[in-house]
Amino acid sequence: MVTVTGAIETTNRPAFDPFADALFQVLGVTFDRAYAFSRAELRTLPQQTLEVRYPNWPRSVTVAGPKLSNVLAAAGASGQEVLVQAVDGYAPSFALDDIAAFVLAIDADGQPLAVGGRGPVWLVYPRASDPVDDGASDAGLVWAMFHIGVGPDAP
Ligand SMILES: Nc1nc2c(c(=O)[nH]1)N[C@H]1C(S)=C(S)[C@@H](COP(=O)(O)O)O[C@H]1N2
Ligand SMILES: [Mo]
Repeated sequence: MVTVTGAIETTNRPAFDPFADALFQVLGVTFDRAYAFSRAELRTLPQQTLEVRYPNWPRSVTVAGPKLSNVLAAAGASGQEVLVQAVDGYAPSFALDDIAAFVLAIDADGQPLAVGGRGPVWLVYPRASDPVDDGASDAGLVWAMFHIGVGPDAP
């Protein structure tokens, strides 16, 4: 459901394969080291619940999933920066120092997040629930994300 690549200690799958990794290929991303998290594995990590709202949304959404920091730790990530990439190519980067409260939501309002909606994974950032938030948090609401690149510089 989400693949962590780059500066990680633990891998559970082979390096980039241009045939098998079709979405990575289309988005121009390659990698040597990768750990692919299944939904079941994301579920085994402690789950956080957050109510998220944003000015242009019709309602708030209550999401749940593991903390980004715990997912990174499970893969043995080390570095300064993470790139969070979505299926539409949207791919903001964050300093590791800034992501302590980020959650990788896999459920919304009690239902699994779906591909075609905001799933399979939706990065949520608690500051998004502040209606007078600055623009900096927009990037912390990456829907349809599938890839986290870890690096000392932009992965
Ligand atoms: N995959 C993806 N996630 C995204 C975006 C996007 O274009 N693609 N837009 C971002 C922006 S600019 C904002 S303001 C927030 C909230 O926008 P929304 O109305 O699309 O949820 O989502 C963010 N997440
Ligand atoms: Mo935005």
